[in-house]
Amino acid sequence: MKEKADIGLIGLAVMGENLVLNMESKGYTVAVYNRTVEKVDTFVNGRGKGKNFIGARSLEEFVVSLKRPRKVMMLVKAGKPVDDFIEKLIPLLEPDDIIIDGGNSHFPDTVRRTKYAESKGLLYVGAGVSGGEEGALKGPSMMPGGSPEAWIHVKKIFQDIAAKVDDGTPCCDWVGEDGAGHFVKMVHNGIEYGDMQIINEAYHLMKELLGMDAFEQHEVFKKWSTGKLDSYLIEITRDILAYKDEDGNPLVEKILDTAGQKGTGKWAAVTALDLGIPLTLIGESVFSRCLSAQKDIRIKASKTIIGKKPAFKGDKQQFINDLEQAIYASKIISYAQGYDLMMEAAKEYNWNLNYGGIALMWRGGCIIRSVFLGDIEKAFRNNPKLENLLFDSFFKNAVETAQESWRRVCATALENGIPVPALTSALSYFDGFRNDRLPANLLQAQRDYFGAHQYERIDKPRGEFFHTDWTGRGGSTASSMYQV
Ligand code: NBP
Repeated sequence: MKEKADIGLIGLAVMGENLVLNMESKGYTVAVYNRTVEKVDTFVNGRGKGKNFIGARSLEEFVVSLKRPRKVMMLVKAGKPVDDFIEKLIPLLEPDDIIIDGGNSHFPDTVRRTKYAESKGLLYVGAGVSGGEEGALKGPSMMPGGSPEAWIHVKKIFQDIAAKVDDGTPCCDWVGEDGAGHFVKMVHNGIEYGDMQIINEAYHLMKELLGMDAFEQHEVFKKWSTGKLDSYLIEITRDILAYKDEDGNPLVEKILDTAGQKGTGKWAAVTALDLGIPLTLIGESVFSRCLSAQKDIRIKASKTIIGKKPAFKGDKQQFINDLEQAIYASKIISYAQGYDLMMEAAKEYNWNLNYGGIALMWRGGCIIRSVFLGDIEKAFRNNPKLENLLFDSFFKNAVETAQESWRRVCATALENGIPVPALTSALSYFDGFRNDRLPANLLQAQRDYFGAHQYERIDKPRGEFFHTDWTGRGGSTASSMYQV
């Protein structure tokens, strides 16, 4: 009789293929299935040839080939395909079998699917997987959540295939119940949008303001990739800037400037709006992609609207040094905001998130991996109840030190008409966050003036509300009090 498989995977596209090769290389026998069944044959006779794979030509055959409790992982397009496969799997599975969704599913779907699978006597895991094609093959960062009873069954295989940090700690640990894993993956992707936007703004400034070509910029990124900005995204930017097209010119300059997006950054921003968390840098990063995609109207505007032409007058090297500080400070703000969102979600959804552990999961294998995440892990190890990253002495000092450079970069960009929404929104957040009195007193007066929405007073206890008849023509009836 043929040996049964340790785990099964549905979805032999780029992520699925590489992840099963990773599993097999760690000694696991893997059953594979794909909606378009020919891809199973192509894989088993191609990249999987001679290896411990069981190619299944139907879901029935696939399920029968698995050891119990069965572990069925899906790496298919997020959305309806996931629900469709769950429906097809339920009649074939037995109590305590585990369905795992490794795709980029939206966390409310995972909350719903966990409940649904559990109602059918099954266990469910929604696992964020990051690292792209190479990560899937060599070791991704994995963020599993779902039915807690499932963890003991998938822990070994997940931690065996995950990336490891220098001391061998796997970049994978249990995140929390139902949608917690996919929530953390969503925040990861939002932070990825933010990190990319910050780097893009630095590139834009060096190009438009300092007049540097891609090859000159490559040298700057090379230096940055060995310092405090050391990260995967800085490294790939360094390499992209040096990449020559067939004619010897930088390929990057020939790429159309319209950004794509698949929705996870938008989900993070929308969730932040829902939970009332100022996730400003990620929000601006999503909107920047939207503005870039409005190419035709931008071309029209560029021909009709007269703005400021960049004319740099300062010391170029000093500006590049300032830029490194501005990137670093903005990145700290972005992570502070991302963590703020996770902390609010933990309260809202009753998740017991391990914030240092999350930084560790992102420390290797994933797109946002960086030296910097080691410092975040340390901050939460020093104080697991840290309310905001900016209260950690390391990050507080780092932002305070970077502050003057950061302000110079933002001011120079604004004076020269170069858009830097991530750098400036981060600075505005920083200035708002550290200010104990914002102008919302006037805002409350305005709301009360036109809508009798009431206000609290600084000379009265919190929770006591007042309404003023500002014009002498209004009544004394106030609007009801609720927050959305
Ligand atoms: P895709 O997101 O392109 O999905 C391809 C797979 O989905 C194939 O197996 C395909 O089957 C199946 N599929 C589709 Br498309 N529509 C289907 C339907 N209606 N019913 C059943 N199956 C359907 O592949 P991927 O890029 O490998 O990503 C897989 C998952 O991992 C996604 O959720 C993605 O967001 C996530 N992810 C991707 C990356 C990355 O770098 N690409 C990184 C991290 C996470 P077929 O062969 O029959 O068309």
